[in-house]
Amino acid sequence: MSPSDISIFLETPVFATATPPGVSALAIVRLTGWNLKPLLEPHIPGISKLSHSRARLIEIPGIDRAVVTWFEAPASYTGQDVLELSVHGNPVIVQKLSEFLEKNGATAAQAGEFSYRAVLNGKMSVEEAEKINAVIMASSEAEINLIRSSSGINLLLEDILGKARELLAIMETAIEFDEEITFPDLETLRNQIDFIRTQGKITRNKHKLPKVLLYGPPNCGKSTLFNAIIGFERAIVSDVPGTTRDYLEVEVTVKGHRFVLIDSAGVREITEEIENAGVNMTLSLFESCDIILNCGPSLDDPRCTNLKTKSDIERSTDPGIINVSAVKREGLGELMNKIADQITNLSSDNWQLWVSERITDDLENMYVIVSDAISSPLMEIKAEFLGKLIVFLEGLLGYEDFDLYGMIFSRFCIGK
Ligand SMILES: Nc1nc2c(ncn2[C@@H]2O[C@H](COP(=O)(O)OP(=O)(O)OP(=O)(O)O)[C@@H](O)[C@H]2O)c(=O)[nH]1
Ligand SMILES: [Mg+2]
Repeated sequence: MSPSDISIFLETPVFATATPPGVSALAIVRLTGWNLKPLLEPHIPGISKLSHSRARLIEIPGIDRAVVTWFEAPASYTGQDVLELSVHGNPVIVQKLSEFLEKNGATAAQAGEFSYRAVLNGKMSVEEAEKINAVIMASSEAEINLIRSSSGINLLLEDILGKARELLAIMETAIEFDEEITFPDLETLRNQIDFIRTQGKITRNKHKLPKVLLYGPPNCGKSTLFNAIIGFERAIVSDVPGTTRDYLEVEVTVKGHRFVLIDSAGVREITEEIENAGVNMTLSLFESCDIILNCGPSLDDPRCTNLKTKSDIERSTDPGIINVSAVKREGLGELMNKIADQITNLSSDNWQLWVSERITDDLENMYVIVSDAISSPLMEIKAEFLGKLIVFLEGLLGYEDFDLYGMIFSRFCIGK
């Protein structure tokens, strides 16, 4: 965007609900723009008396009493005035408030627009904004910690760019003066790219929520245990074997670990078509899941935790088996600890650096370009590939040339 486009873009105040949709104790609607006080005072009397970073209870006529917090430009998240309206968390109230703001000159924000405005107003760099969003989207405590501790990837990429430029200069001199020189060391350059690229792949992998499967024969209590872990009655439970057919997934957080818990059809030899389709789904889930909570006969698979369900009726004496009774709520604590341990073990790879999803594919391209340079026998061709790498890196580091919003901010949350 040109500077005049930016200023036109920033002129319109925007708002978004910063809390998740649905019923909740409170809902927060954020509004940002220039000169919000004169804009809103006629409609919300008292707004103009707010002082910076202070909250006050204010009546929004016909809508709700809200706790309103005021952040005055430029000392706000976006660099513009920011108003946070905390209302009762009823979707009807939130919708009325949104309509009210729209009627009075604001428009609904796009995903990531608050952060985008913060970058345009010089409050933070693109990388900082990406990190904030990454923290919000992170799948685990380990990921949050790594995002916070990883110093900018840009520094590493700039270093690679600097080295590539140096090497290209040496090559061009050699070509021009037809000098006999040894081929410059492109391997070190490739190793540097390879490190970030590998870390990008690990980051991508770790970002996916681990899948934890409840597995076993029909009627062994998988669905009852599923409901007990998620804390509400999601799955149908009955004493008829073959109750669960389609599998069910619910996202759960246990001891700081987020994962997807899956309840599946009980596995048995069956000719009935629909149940058989469910069993086939379970068998393919068994292959793809990261952790298996096995409620049937013990299995020797490192992904498996072997359980004895319905332990109120009969217990296992095998120390390698966890006794669980979903009905009596026994053994659930031990099971949760075990799941948390297994998830921790999944993340113990050599994960040293958090790399944005946005550049993971670019790193793969860079790796291929340098590999092509290395395998080319002629200096001229090596130089050509290196030139290509430099242009690629310049594009990646010089955000001006690409659609900043489309490439980065559109992936953010609404309201951030
Ligand atoms: N005593 C006792 N009964 C249980 C326990 N867990 C489940 N049951 C009973 O066992 C029966 C089967 O439970 P489900 O949870 O439907 O079993 P399932 O493994 O999901 O069965 P399918 O969906 O058919 O594969 C129901 O009658 C439950 O009430 C438990 O911990 N103790
Ligand atoms: Mg079931």
